[in-house]
Amino acid sequence: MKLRVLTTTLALLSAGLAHGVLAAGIADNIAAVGPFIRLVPPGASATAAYLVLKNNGDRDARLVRASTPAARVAELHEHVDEHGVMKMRKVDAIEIKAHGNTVLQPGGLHLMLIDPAPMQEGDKVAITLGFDDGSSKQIDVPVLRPAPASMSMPAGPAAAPMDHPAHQH
Ligand SMILES: [Cu+2]
Repeated sequence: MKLRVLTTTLALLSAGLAHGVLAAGIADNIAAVGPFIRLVPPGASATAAYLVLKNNGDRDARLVRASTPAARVAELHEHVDEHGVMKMRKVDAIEIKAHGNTVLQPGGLHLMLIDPAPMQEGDKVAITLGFDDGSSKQIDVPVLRPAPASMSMPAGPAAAPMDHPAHQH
């Protein structure tokens, strides 16, 4: 009886391991380098997370989802120059080439966190990144106060909400 239980356990274990190997996906090849969330005042309608996504794999990767308990919605966004006006818009995916890097930074690609929970400088926020093969990875992202005179930040008070048509509700 005991032996049978053990055998069953071993069978389940090896099935689990085999499944684990099969389930290993793109997320395992992706490293999140230098992630941070821009600190915004409580009640701000949105903030953004930035990081460098590094793909150590042989396949191109596509980030297709982001989620976090610290915001109602997380979206993948890019900045586009529309007739001289920088605007943000949602994108379906952010590609990271095989053995390449994709930079998410102020003024470019970013993770938009809409209706964020109140955050303080130094908080760590869990963000889950989902890829097009269904794999995902959770990262811990510190909340940082934006540098007052960063070259890539738009000028103006740090507390100003980002210009974003979708967030006007
Ligand atoms: Cu945005």
